[in-house]
Amino acid sequence: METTRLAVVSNRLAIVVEKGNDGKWMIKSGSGGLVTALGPVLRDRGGLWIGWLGSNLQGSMDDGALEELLAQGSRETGYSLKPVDLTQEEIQKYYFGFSNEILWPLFHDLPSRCNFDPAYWRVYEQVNAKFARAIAENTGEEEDYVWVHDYQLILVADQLKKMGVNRHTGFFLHIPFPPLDGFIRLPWRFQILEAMLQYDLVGFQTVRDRRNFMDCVRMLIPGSKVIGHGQVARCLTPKREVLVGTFPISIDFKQFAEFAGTREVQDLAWIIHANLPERQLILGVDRLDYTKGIPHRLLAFANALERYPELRRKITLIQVVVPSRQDVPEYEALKHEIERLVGEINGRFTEVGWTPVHYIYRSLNRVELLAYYRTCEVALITPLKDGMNLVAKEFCASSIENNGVLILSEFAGAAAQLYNGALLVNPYDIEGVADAIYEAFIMDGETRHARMEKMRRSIQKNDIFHWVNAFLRAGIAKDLSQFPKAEF
Ligand code: GDG
Repeated sequence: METTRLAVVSNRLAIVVEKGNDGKWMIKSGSGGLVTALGPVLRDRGGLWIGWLGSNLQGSMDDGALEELLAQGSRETGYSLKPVDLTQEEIQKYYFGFSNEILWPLFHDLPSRCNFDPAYWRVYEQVNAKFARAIAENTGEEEDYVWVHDYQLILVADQLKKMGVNRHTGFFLHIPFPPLDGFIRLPWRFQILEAMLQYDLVGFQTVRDRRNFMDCVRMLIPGSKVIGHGQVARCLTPKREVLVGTFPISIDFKQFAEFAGTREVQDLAWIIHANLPERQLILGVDRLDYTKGIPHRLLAFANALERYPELRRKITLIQVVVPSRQDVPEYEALKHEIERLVGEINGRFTEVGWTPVHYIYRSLNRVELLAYYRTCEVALITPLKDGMNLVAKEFCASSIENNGVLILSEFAGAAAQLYNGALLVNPYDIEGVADAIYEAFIMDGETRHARMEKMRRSIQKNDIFHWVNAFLRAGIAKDLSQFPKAEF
């Protein structure tokens, strides 16, 4: 096969177009796990990224101006950008609706948060068809590998086939895949499962997710079976044979480690700590989302202060919450709950010269983020469920003196890799998390060092390039070096 160009397809493009304070449109780099992970990959070798620009631009900008911004984005990122335009109704029903009110909570084992509105399904199909058309128009059958990402775009390969378009396709699910008893509640369970099986390769973050998927296939598609147990197995159904693999996503370790050592990061790290002297800093960094377990974490922090009074004045929690899915009432309610808890804890425990929780509700720039990673003694990462959680890996990569302690939820995909160095906790167990905070606080330097070194070595070995290569080798028997710098 002479495939040489890589086309990445995701809900969001790697850039967002926004109106600045001066009323002019401008581009910004996108945020979130996927851009962090795939940006460095395409940056080095070019390629194509197809996705939605993140706002409803129809009618608000002329085509020439948009072309100009996209050309600027391509120059800055190093690869071509093809936007898929969505109408207001599509944004509501495909993105906020089917993706975020159905698939997101269901796949994170929170079915009671699902709103199975039948109107969402039709628009989800329609938007996936729109993405498929953009792929058909911008890629070729033989020379391109189409790599589709995440739960918003499960139907793309199916839609391509319905249009009679042949492509080499791979799909990677960034979020968990739920166990059978959760998945079967989905009114469109057969359509979703059959659509996943239309890709040539389906990748999951962990063995747990792939096992859940295979259980669903075996149960819902009679006559199907799995052959092999390794990283990539073969799934045989009466109609198709599909590869199913586990590929834990990672980060550009080298870039994080190097950047953490730069002067600007170091200076800011020093300033942060100098303002909070003689105490250990505990860091939480999360997008505003109910899967991240922020209220449970705050309760655990309060419980630690309650049950271990020697921690008072000696630890400070810095909780960064990055705004996300604003305008959704549920997220607004979560924000209020977090703010109420922060207020309650500070009201209860604050003493002269010590505020227990520092709460930051905004996106940090890169220097700030790295400075917090570098200067905080402990990271407290306690999602109720998470596909992987890149923050955990970024914290370790930035802990260049090997002195950080990672407290990590058992239910984050990252736990499968970092279990031998992290303090693993059940995020629902308030006292258990509080005990882990105390354990981290009293952990001696040598133990911290040994634990962090193990985790850093593992992340360094299995970095983002390793992830991409593993997926591409499984999908088309090639690795990145066989994708020469490509122009679309
Ligand atoms: C999904 C899955 C999976 C965070 N705060 C700031 C900031 N970030 C960056 C981090 C990290 C990314 O956002 C968050 O990634 P996560 O992996 O933690 O979480 P999700 O966004 O939910 O990502 C997840 C991931 O996809 C990849 O497969 O791991 O399980 O849910 O890279 O650095 N970046 C900046 N300022 C911030 O304040 N600049």
